[in-house]
Amino acid sequence: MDAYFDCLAFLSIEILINRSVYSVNNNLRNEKIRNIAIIAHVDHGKTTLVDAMFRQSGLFRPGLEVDERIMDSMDLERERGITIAAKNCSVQWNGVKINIIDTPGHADFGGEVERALSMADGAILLVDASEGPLPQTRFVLKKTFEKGLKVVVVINKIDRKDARPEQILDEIYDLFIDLDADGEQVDFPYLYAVGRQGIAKKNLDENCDDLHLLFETILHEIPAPEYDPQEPFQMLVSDLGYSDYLGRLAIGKIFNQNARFNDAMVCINDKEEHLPLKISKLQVYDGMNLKAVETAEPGDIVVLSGIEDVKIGDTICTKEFPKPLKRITVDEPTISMEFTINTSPLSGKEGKIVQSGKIRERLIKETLKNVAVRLEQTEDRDRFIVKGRGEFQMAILIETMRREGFELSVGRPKVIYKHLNGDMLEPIETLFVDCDEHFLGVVTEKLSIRKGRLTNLVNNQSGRIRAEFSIPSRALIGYRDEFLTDTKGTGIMNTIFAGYEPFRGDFPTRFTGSIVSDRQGNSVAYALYHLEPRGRLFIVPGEPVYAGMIIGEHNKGVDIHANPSKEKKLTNMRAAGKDESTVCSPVQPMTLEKAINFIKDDEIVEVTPKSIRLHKRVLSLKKRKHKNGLN
Ligand SMILES: Nc1nc2c(ncn2[C@@H]2O[C@H](COP(=O)(O)OP(=O)(O)OP(=O)(O)O)[C@@H](O)[C@H]2O)c(=O)[nH]1
Ligand SMILES: [Mg+2]
Repeated sequence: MDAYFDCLAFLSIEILINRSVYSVNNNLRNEKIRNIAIIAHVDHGKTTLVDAMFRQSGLFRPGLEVDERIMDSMDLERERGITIAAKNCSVQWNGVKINIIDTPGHADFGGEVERALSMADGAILLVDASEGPLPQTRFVLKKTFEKGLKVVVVINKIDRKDARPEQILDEIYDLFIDLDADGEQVDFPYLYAVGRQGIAKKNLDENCDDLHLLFETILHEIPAPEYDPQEPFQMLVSDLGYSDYLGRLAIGKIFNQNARFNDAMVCINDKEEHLPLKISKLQVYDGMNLKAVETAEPGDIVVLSGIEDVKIGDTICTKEFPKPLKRITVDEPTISMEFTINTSPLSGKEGKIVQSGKIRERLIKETLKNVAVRLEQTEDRDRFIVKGRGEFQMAILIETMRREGFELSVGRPKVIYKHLNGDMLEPIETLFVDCDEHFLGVVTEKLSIRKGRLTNLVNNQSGRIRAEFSIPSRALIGYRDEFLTDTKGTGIMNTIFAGYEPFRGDFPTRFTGSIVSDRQGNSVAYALYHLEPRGRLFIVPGEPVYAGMIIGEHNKGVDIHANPSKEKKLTNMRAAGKDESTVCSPVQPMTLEKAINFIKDDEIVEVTPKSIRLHKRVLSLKKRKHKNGLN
């Protein structure tokens, strides 16, 4: 018996030394590491919670001034206050390294969540204590279930005046059940939190002023990464980076064995080719930074350099035992957009990079980094079809390119149709509307014109209603602005992709026409002033214009043609009355998002680092009329 206990003691010493324990299938678990993805609907407080985790794990020295939402490091993320790309970092808690992947909550960046989950062994699902589970909560939770990951629920922002945490907990249970969670999954661990103040507690009446319960729950509930000591080295490439000194960086989790600096390996790509590589630098996450190491353990997330030709989804393994892991799969793109070179008469004046070859190169680079983006080359070498998850994702890509100095043109986003047994199918969304009951009429009317169907309506007598519609995705392109105007800025709309259904028929994409310039010149106040009653103008006096350029939105459903550079005729007769004042009304600047949502199929957005202009695909009025059979 003593020998038995000696043996147990020996085993526990072994466990302490290695901090690896056996899991059910005799695999080992690296107890020194946890890999978690933080997932939620947009704005539920993921990045803010990561700030607090940084602060409380001792990453910043006391008193150090640190920016808010430090993981939102891209310029566009900071400007818009949203996360666009999933990013890795790590914190230490009680000797355990927690690799964290902060993910975006906006539906258009859903591919980033899918990619991030390929590195995680569990997820923290944040739910706003007032808003409750929303469409993207469902999407990300469904994805974690598909991966079989353990979920810790955090009901966040319980400091909100309108917080209703207990009710939200019930709604989360309902969501789990709705997603067919099994008995173990439904019994999820949960905490209440104020991420912004760095507080998490088990019970609402508990006094707690830090996140230690969150850290402990992660250590206790999220399984340590599992590995098989009998298996050869394997690492799944889940992200790519680039360094001026090191070149391409492959980022991902080590599934088995150790990675060592200078090791010779192979990279198995999607064509099952084995590309040789030598690890020229091995780094791991240390807070927000990277730290060079000689070796990295199984289960850790590493940044490895030594190979240029590597793609997300590739496996890096040994030459002797090349064994690919399952590639990362993400949902299919739902929209496509045409990118071309800028051919307007004003092209080449404002951008540094204008050639189709460079645009192509840049788009290929995007597909390497962004798993949800696909690129199709067309027969025309100046025209590319870019596919993705939504027009916002496209707008972010175009805005990024524009800031890099590109000049290009883009067409209207189009949904991707499918054909089955001779039937045309189109993507359908479930649209969730939350608005004042007085606005329900106008919202329902506009959506039914767009082939939307009301499927559910809840009026809990609070003055606001919650309605659900089934609606073609194409109807929602550009609808958000209209919805905000119709609900006086107080409505909330959310969508989730519901699947493909038979095509529901045509409807106009826009119910207004365009005011189109009929010649080249510079706009003048006199002409614009007289055009104002016809609609909403996009340009101010003194802007260059050209034939075919769209200078405004016409109130009526047809296009009109105008001369925005028409000066007042000078006569030597003195006017009998007062001279008309020609002070133009202020113009709302045309943003990229507004522009791509505004244009019709026969219109194009011209994007340069300095300007966003809209024009007809066919610039000459005569040719346009001829094309439309009007002449
Ligand atoms: N009241 C309250 N507001 C919070 C809390 N945590 C975050 N916020 C606010 O919620 C907003 C969104 O926070 P983020 O951390 O950017 O949310 P996110 O989930 O990372 O957003 P995306 O990455 O864009 O999906 C910010 O204005 C935060 O200040 C909280 O605990 N309480
Ligand atoms: Mg964020």
